[in-house]
Amino acid sequence: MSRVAYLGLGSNLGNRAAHLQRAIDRLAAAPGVTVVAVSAIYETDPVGGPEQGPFLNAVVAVDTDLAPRALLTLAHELEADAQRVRVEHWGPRTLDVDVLIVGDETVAEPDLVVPHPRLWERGFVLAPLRDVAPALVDAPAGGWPGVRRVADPPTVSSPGEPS
Ligand code: GSY
Repeated sequence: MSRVAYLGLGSNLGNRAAHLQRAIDRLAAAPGVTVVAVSAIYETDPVGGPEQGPFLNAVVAVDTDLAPRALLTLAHELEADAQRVRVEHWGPRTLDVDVLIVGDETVAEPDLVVPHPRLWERGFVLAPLRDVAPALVDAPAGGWPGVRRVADPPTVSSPGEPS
């Protein structure tokens, strides 16, 4: 049975906007996944890790019957497609895809925790999540520090349309 899942996208290496757009297009083309909403694009100060450049972040809402584990596999495929190389833990990356929420399902496994355990403390997730799921997130007065809306939601290509 399908339900809505939320995936967080982040990039701070190379053509950041292009990495997010390609990930969204590939999500839209993935079997078993329908993109139902995409947030605006936010430029965000890096949280954690070494000194590194700012991220672009977005959240995508998908209607899917894929299990959380299958969504994680898809997330890793999107990261590999962006030629992400894991050089430095929490360091700069072409693309990061996090499984944030999958309906009301919970998972607690070593490599997969759903809902994402740091979701509610990260402005770079909460600001875009609020765009696509306003009932889930209250906005603090003045917004989230270090989080700037920089672009309207990217367009989503129809399945089968060349990207
Ligand atoms: O967990 C996502 C990767 N990531 C990010 C991110 O996407 N945005 C910001 N602003 N900081 C981050 N630190 C990590 S790790």
